[in-house]
Amino acid sequence: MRATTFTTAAVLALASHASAETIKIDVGANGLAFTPDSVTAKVNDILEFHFHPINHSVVLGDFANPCQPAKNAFFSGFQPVSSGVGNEVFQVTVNSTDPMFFYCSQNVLSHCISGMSGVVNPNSTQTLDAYQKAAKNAKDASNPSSGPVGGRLITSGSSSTTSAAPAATTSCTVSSKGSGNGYKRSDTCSGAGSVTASVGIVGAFTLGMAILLS
Ligand SMILES: [Cu+2]
Repeated sequence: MRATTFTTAAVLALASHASAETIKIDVGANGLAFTPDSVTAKVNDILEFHFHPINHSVVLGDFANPCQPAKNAFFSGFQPVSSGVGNEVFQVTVNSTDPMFFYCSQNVLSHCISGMSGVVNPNSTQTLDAYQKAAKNAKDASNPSSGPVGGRLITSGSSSTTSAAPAATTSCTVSSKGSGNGYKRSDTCSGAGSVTASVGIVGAFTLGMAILLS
């Protein structure tokens, strides 16, 4: 019996450890939007933001003040991406199951005011629909004075092996990244490109080099 009790406890411990999930959220993959824009998360789950062209950010907001940072907000910094998906992702560990609203603070084309926001664990009164409606009347978005803060900006280990079909890809000219919005009105995007192929080649090349060097 003692052994059985121990085994059950061990399995439960493993199960609770293994249940922390990484939740992938694309930023700007489908226009001025987060995809998905509503997720359910547990404490210790990780929100992982993947950035697409042209230049987006993610900031923790609060329901009462759309497009403005919450106290001690996380902020990815602006993440200019010229094509495909950026090779850096921003990870935030969830530390509460209360509703969390997040938005993009890019003011060129008014991303947040236009509805570029999302929610973790909405409830019956704090809904994304209500947040986005209120955001239409918000003043320009703002963000913490520097970023990244409140999360980890890391190189994605999976960007070259993703099997998800990319949206129509665009090629863009962007200015530098940083805590300013780093975005000029002259930034341009054009056409669909073969980003999937080039990412695949880079991945194969990297793998080849790793083998050569090992
Ligand atoms: Cu944006």
